[in-house]
Amino acid sequence: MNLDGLDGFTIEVPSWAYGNSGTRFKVFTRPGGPRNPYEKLSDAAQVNRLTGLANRVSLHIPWDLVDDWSDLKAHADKLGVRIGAINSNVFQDDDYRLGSLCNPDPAIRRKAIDHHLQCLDVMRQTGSTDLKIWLPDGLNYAGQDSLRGRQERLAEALREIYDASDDNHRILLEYKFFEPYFYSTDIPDWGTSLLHCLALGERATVVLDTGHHAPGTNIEFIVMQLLRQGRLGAFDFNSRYYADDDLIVGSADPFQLFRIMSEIVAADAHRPESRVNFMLDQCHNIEEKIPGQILSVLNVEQALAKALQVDQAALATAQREGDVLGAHQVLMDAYETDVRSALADRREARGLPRDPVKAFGASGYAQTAAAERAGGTQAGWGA
Ligand code: LRH
Ligand code: MN
Repeated sequence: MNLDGLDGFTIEVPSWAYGNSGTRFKVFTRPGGPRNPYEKLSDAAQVNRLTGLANRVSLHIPWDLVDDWSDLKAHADKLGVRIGAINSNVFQDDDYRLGSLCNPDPAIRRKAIDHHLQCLDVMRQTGSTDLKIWLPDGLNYAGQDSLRGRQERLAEALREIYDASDDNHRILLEYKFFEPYFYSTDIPDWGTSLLHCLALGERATVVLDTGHHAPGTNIEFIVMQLLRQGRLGAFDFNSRYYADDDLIVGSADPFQLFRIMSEIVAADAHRPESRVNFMLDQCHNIEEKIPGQILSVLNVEQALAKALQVDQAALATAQREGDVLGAHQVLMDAYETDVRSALADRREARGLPRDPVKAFGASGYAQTAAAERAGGTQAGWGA
């Protein structure tokens, strides 16, 4: 089985997946949860130690604010991980009730722009190159504000942020079809994000969060189209049954994940030089967080390994000849290929455990963390 295509493939994990999270009904806490960005990085580094796949950790501002960025960077270096994308946060402040960059009030827009300029400074100190922007901005009632006016304000604000960024920086602009507002969202779909990115410049790219589409959306088509434009900057991988459930990627719809990775392989975008940032964006509300993250990166790797089994020549021939079922079968043969033992062999050959989830359980890391982290306030959404 050819797994060479996995060489150099890495996945970025989110700091917030290790802290407490939940729904509007309940945020469950567990003993041993991280209390600060240092402990979040330590937990995230366990995923890389056991899979060799997750050498970057995304941070979220202000959730991960620290006094000394070079000290946090040194901590990350010691753990063998790098600080990845910096995520802005304009979704937890009363001032942003009517929007952030799209707000009708110029003073509020100023505040939101300044927050993004602060994130650019954090990037300069952490060595990060990706600024990830997800805006909650939207409306709940028709007529509440000018849909066009909000787009003009958004374009103007993004322009200032883009122009303030450095040549080695990228803007990753994320879209989401609804929530936290329900009548309209100012960046609801890939088209709107792409239009703003094209207006900004080469360093502006689209983030595709797999949980941010209307049910039934053919996500791999969007992947193909953004790759055609050279504007697929990153994925926020997770899975869902209904809305933005942020569940373990591949757990709800492994075939969809395979179809997405098949479009990635067809465009050779799994190679590091594509600069597509494969990230997770998940919350482990009830399951253990580190094992949940380990399983998540293994699910993405498995989907890629299956996609690498697609007989591209046979597929092209069947497609050219209009052999409908023949072409479909070529893809299904790859999907039905059991790559798990080959991946375990590959890990073993690299000095990694065949079963990283089991190895984590046997490491005693969770028990040690629970003992060491008795006092203090656990980190979590909003904490
Ligand atoms: C918004 C989102 C965004 C992050 C947040 C944690 O739903 O997907 O990517 O800022 O989750
Ligand atoms: Mn996301």
